[in-house]
Amino acid sequence: MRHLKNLLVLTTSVAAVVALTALPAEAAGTADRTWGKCGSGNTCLFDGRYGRYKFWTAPDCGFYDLSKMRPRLDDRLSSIRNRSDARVVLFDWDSTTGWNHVRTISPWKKANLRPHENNRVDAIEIDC
Ligand SMILES: [Ca+2]
Repeated sequence: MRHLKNLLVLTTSVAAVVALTALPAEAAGTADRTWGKCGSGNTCLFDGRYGRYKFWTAPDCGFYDLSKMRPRLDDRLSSIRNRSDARVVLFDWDSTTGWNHVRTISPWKKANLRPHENNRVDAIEIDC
C-alpha cells in the first residue's frame, strides 16, 4: 500500500511538471496564430485574449459608440490589435461622469486589456 501511495505521489508530481513546462509554449503558439487575424491598416476588436474571437473591425477614422451597434458591442472588449498609423483611444461610459479614458493604443500595437479594463470599453476613437 505504501509503495502504491509513493507511486501515486511520483506520478502526480511528474504530471504537474509536464503541465507546467508544456503550458507556456502552447499558449505562445496559440497567441501567434490568433493575433494574425486583422488586416494591415485595420484596427480589430476581440472578445477573447490574444486576438481570439474578433467581433468588429473599425471602418475608418472617427468615434464609435459600441453600445449603439446592433447587436450591441459594448462591455466585451478583451484584446485589440491596431494595425494602422492611427492612435486608438478606448472609453468607458459612466452615467455620472460621462466618457472616461480607459487606455490608448499606439499605432501598430496590440494589447490584452488588463483585468480592470476588461469587458468595460463602450467606445473607440480612431484618431487619424
Ligand atoms: Ca462600460
